[in-house]
Amino acid sequence: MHNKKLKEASCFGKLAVGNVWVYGGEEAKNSKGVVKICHFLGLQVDSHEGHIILYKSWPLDYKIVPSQKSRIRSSVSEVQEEQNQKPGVVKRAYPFDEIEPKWQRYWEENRIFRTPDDVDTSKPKYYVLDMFPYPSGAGLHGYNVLHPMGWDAFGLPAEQYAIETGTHPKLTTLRNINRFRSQLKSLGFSYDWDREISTIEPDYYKWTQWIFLQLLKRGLAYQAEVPVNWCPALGTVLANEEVVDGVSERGGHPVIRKPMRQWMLKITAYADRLLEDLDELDWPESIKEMQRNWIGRSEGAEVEFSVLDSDGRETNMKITVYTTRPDTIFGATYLVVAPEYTLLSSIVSAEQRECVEEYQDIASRKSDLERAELQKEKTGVFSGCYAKNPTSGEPIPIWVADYVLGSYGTGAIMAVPAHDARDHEFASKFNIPIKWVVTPNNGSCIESENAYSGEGIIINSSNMEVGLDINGLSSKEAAYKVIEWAEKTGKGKKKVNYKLRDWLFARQRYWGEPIPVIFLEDRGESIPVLETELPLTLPELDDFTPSGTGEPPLSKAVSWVKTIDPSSGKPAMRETNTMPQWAGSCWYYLRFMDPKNSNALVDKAKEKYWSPVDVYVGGAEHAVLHLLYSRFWHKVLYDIGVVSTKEPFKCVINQGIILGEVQFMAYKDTDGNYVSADSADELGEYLQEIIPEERVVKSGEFYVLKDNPNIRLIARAHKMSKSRGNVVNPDDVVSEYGADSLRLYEMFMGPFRDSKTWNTSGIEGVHRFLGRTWRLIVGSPLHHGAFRDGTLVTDEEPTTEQLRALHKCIAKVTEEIEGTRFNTGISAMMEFVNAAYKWDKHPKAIIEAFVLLLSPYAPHIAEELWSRLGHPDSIAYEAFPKADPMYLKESTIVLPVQINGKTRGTIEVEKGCSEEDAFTLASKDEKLSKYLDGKSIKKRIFVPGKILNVILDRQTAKAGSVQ
Ligand code: ANZ
Repeated sequence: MHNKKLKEASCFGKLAVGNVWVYGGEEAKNSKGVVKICHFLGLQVDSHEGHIILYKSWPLDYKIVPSQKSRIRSSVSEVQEEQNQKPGVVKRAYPFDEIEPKWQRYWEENRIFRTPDDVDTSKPKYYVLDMFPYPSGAGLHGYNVLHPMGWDAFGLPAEQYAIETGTHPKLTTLRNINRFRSQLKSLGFSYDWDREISTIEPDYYKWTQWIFLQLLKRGLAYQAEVPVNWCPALGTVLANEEVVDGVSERGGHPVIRKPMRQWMLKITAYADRLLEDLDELDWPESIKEMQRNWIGRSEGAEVEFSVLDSDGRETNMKITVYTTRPDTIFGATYLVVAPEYTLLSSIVSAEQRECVEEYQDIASRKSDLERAELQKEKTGVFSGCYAKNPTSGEPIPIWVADYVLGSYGTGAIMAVPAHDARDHEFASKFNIPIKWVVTPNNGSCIESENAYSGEGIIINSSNMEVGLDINGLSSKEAAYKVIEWAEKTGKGKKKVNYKLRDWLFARQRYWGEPIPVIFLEDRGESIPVLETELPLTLPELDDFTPSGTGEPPLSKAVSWVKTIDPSSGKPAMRETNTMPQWAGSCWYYLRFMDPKNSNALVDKAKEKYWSPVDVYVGGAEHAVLHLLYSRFWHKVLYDIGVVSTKEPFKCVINQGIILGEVQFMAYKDTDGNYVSADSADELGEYLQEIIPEERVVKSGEFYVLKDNPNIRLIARAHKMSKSRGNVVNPDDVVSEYGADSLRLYEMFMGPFRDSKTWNTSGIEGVHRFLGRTWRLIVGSPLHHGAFRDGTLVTDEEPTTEQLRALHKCIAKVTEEIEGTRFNTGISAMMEFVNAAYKWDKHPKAIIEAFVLLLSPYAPHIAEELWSRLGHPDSIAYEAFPKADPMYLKESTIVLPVQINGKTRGTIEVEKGCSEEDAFTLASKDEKLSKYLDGKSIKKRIFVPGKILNVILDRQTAKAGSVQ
């Protein structure tokens, strides 16, 4: 098969195959010095009787092409494409399974991503805190980068598992941590593992407890009777997530709300600051808005309504309502108190008592969320008692209804059915009068079917007996005047309210931080544990089951519970409630700055240098609780001088969730016939069937059954969940394609912040790209499947074209990193590799810069290539390449070329190119030359930058074979 004409390569990279010299090839000689295997542009080639053999896969799968330069080029591209698409070759497009573990070991042994304890603080810093890969190497050269990882390890699932299996939560948790850690390491994230922390370690929770003591000292931690989810059958308090539709998730037993002593944190004292400081943060607007709504500041008034006795006379009893619309007060035709309103039992009439109590009982089983649902039909009972509207002087009934919450405002409202939708619905149902007191500004359309809840001009609102007339005023002016009147007459005052509630901080659980408080046995008074006694460690327990009395499981650790008050020497009991899981995660970002400090939560100088976190990457599900709780604690720590910034996280980025693979669903009627998804109105009545992908084809915009295109299907991606069976396990993906492919794919799927749909063929695509990159730089596998050492790069100066391609790619990748659109940056790298395949030579300077660009995305392959390019040190410390604007200017244009007025092709020319140069280029062009060769030219029409039209002499044109 070997061609005798095969010449020896005269220099590296230039190779004669058959009678053609090709560049960018390489050779391998057998023991007799005969050239056996040659590579051309990463493809294995051979020659035979004036033909070139291009191997798709050596030795059996090949293509023979005549040895003409142009044919070889196009055939090489074709074979490479086929090679990329061939199943079987797809997997392991390059030896990732050797490269990845090698570099993971190297990073670990050399602590490549470690942030030294004593950094040079004259340099700028960048603190990246995340739960997700973030290419922190990019654009950060010259910075000290802190990129840590730790574990929020207390919590309910481990405890539930302990109750079911008897396995100690610590064991379960440590097992999970180990698994997580090795998973993260196998993905090659650049975490500084020297700073790993875990919230369950006493060295860590010592400081969680210390913060609690500071809160206690400042009156920000207090005890209160608060309703909890109590399940009498299980004898335990349940977390909200353990209660489903009013019954326990386990066992389905009824759950009631029962008041119990709890620790509360006074986050409401920080409500205004939590709200105001949001403005300065570089966070997604949607999260800021959710926090604003959660804090729910509203401005209004508290107004007193006197309760009337059965003869209609005013009593001393008052009901204070909270309203945001004092302008509507003349329209208040009834009052509503929440079922748990404390004064209720003293106002309810004898006749109504029984039905009110029954109503209270039912309401006690509903959560606030259920009660506040707008769509729910309103329920309520009459209290049998009346109050006086202080403005109109009219008696109005007092009702009890669960749409008013005991925990908001004063737990009582003045109901204005004309102007509030809930009140309107309620009044219509119970035949309570509706009085219209606001008209829209144009004065039209009142007394409609629905409430008019907008602002407007006040009507029907004057009573000179009480000295109040607001008719004709705007809502704003009227509200102001009513508040002024109420303050003057002592009937009310201006009031700001927050939806934000104090934070219920106690859990009746074992697996949490013990609350460092003791109670004197005789007086029940609470005394903080001394700071010097911290950490107060969690005692070992073998039995985690609930006590049955509502007492937390820790009460079973009798010898731990019994203690002595060190100051009085009196016997005391330890608090047996523990902290919620939120506690440990409230301040962990501070500990990462100084994880081993045993004297302070964080060293002042280190905190000052590293604070605040520059980018915090996490899921949008943490929009309120975690992000609000940590902001609260941070502000308290700021007030007591522990931290130097008002806010913990300068910038927050939410990564989008990744949905499972698209599933196709067909509808079937009861006889088992398919029904097209577009033809039936009430598809809800049909059965659904999941259709495997092989049976689906795309028809226009829609998906249909392959064997019956009339049946349209529903295509939908769902959140990954065990129950749906659409979970993609990263371990499997890593073993099949490698961590670099997984990382790259996750970023390639779409903009970082958007939700995306997993697609297994998509990962094959990026894997092929890495394979192509590998072959471009290292070459194709040798005949025994292994790869050559080193690379194919050459030492030549790069050409302008190559520099342009590179710098365009650098500019795009850099810009897209800044906008967290990694996907389009990756596309730019793909384009670069495609362009580079067309080059004869691959200068080292160009390839090195490209490998640097790739390194944050696919760090393993990048390290390997970097080391093959002759660098002894890790690529992690290299500067990210910078785009040189000189190469970004588009200096060439594509010029259409016409022959006799017909466009026959295009040429690429310099912008200011002359007519002569354009014509020379056109006549050399492969496609155009056949129209021009041997013809005489009659005329040339050249519009610079627009067109070149060549008019041929008729005679010779006719004589030619083309036209
Ligand atoms: C009279 C009125 C007239 C109201 C009107 C609204 C419109 P925000 O903005 O959320 O603070 N409210 C007060 N306390 C309540 C409670 N515990 N449970 C349920 N609703 C309560 O809303 C304040 C308004 O919600 C208050 O203003 C009150 O109804 C109601 F045309 O008073 B309003």
